[in-house]
Amino acid sequence: MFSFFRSRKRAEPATPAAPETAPGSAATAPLSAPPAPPSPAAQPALTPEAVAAAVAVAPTATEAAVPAERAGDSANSDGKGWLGRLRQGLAKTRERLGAGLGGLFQPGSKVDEAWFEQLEDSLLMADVGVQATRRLLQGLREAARRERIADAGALRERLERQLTELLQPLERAIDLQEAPPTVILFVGVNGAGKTTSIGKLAQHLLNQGESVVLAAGDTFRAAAVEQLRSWGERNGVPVISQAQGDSAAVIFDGIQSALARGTGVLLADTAGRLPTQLHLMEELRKVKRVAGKALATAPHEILLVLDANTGQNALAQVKAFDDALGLTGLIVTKLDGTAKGGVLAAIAAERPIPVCFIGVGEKLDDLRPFRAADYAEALLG
Ligand SMILES: Nc1nc2c(ncn2[C@@H]2O[C@H](COP(=O)(O)OP(=O)(O)O)[C@@H](O)[C@H]2O)c(=O)[nH]1
Ligand SMILES: [Mg+2]
Repeated sequence: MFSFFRSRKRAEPATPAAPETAPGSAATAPLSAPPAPPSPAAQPALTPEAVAAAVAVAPTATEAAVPAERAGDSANSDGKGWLGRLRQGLAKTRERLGAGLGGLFQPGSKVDEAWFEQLEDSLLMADVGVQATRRLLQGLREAARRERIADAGALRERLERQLTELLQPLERAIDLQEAPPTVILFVGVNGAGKTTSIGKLAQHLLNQGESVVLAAGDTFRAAAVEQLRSWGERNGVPVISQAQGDSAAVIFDGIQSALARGTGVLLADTAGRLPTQLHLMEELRKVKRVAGKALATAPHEILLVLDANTGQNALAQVKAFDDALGLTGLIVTKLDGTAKGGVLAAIAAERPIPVCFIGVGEKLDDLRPFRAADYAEALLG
């Protein structure tokens, strides 16, 4: 049994910041006093405008509302262990590495300068990046020298260990706030997997006994709101949206709604954007500011969702979004479809933002917490 989030003991809901300080929000819910702790009977004290703005698709989910089969998140729920699925998901990257490494790690291969050069090429081909490749090679050369390893076969395990050490600092669980809600903002380019990741995480949180509300902050396309709404329906959780209004206003409403209901976690979607679209990056900064006006400590997490297929461009995205917003974590999706899984090493070497989750397929179980040792083993083991 794995856990996606580190739970906290329940505390009183957080005291909201003064709502009147928030610009551009339609919601004016009377939240000057902290709302009552969550109770199935508790009705949120929302004004008619706020109620009209909020699309409560279904009652707030309780554990009882979660079908039993959804709770099957053990490593073997589909008869194949997580490591097996991770290996399968990373097969393309492993093949690309293997095409170069296959001969390299044959027992008996001679470890000389040409050998190290070939290894360097293979790592670069799998998008490990220049700096990470240099670090891995340096460690490997030292190990070979220090321990007088002349046999290439023995170096495979050393490389796996080096890669694990490089990736280890990226491991991180998300801490849920003692005072709900924990506000998590999802950002990234179009098609990276923001909305599907929100849907999957909502299910995992419900399985953990958390309550969840979704905010449809992708206000650019009606279809995006619909997509989130259908995830909300499937999970039986409320989805906050507005017929008109910007992302910041929707998320402000979402936070107020979560405060009023005593909901544990707010997952907030945003529209996809390129970091080069400066006005759109500015809009995200506004979302962040306005969230802080609804709840002083929010957003607690800003997660960049990355499509692993973008390879080295993923690193550029990490740097740009981090510079603009101060990222707290990454979700790396679609590792199953790419030969560029080495990019996590590049991120570790150049901008080590923690990888909270990785996606190796479209199924619910295919989004998992990141474990450096498993990842290195799946690539090299
Ligand atoms: N193969 C695969 N597909 C994924 C993964 N994560 C998301 N997707 C797909 O990527 C597509 C775009 O996802 P979406 O959440 O709409 O992206 P958004 O624009 O960032 O919100 C959808 O078809 C998802 O099913 C993954 O880990 N593996
Ligand atoms: Mg989306």
